Amino acid sequence: MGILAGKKILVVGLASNRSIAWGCAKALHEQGAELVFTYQNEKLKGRVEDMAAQCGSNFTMPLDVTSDEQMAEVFTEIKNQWGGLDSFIHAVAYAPREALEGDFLEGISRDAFSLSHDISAYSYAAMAKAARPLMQDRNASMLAMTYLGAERVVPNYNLMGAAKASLEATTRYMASSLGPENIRVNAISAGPIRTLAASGISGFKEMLKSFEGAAPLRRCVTIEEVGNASAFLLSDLASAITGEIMYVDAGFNTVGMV
Ligand code: 0WE
Repeated sequence: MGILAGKKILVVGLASNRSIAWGCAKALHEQGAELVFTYQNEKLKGRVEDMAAQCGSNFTMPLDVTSDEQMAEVFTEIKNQWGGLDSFIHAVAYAPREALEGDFLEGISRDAFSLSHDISAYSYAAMAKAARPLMQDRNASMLAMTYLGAERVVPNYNLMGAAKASLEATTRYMASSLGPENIRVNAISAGPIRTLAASGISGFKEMLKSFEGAAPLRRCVTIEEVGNASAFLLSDLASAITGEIMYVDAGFNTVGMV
């Protein structure tokens, strides 16, 4: 029996077989969870359906996290199909390209700031708000993905750093808000991984190389490793862990000089 046997879990942020959401989905499935997936748009629908099937699921729904209407529909449908929800994974982030390179202030604008925080941070709270009534009396928990650039300056991470800082603070305040209802709220701070989202970032390959040189384990992390940590945090094995930002980064964050 897996550590998530009988748990019903929503996975948001699946875009390709390199997505962190895919590493999570595989691990949650291996540990016995029942899964529902969302896809951002019609272009991704078929691919997400195929990957859902590989996890024994035929339950998928459209969700653009900037749409209040779709957000409401997802949780209404989960209520109808499942009657409740044990957990969800939020693996969604976006900042406009010009705000992810070069000078921080040159790339920033009111619109970019607003959109990046809306998609990357507010949406975690929006999901929590909608999921709350479905999560009562079941040792529920939720999990988001963050990155060290929230706490330290990482060249070019720029606006995403501010959005991830907001996501991390949101994690702690939500843990305080939902703790009395025995709902846990955490985030994983993963090392850099070559995903679809990362493929467009110039110099990413070089970043991975320098990460490998500095990290105590002398290597990068995989989506499967992030997935296994997510399975633990959503399981009852983590029943006293909330408001936590857990590093899954081969130890990189602990190093002060190379
Ligand atoms: O959070 C991220 C990146 C998420 C992301 C990626 C893109 C690329 C395409 C958000 N928005 C966009 N917008 C696009 O137009 N990471 C943790 C990966 C990442 O991205 C970086 C990194 C790392 C690490 C960007 C610059 C420097 C380091």
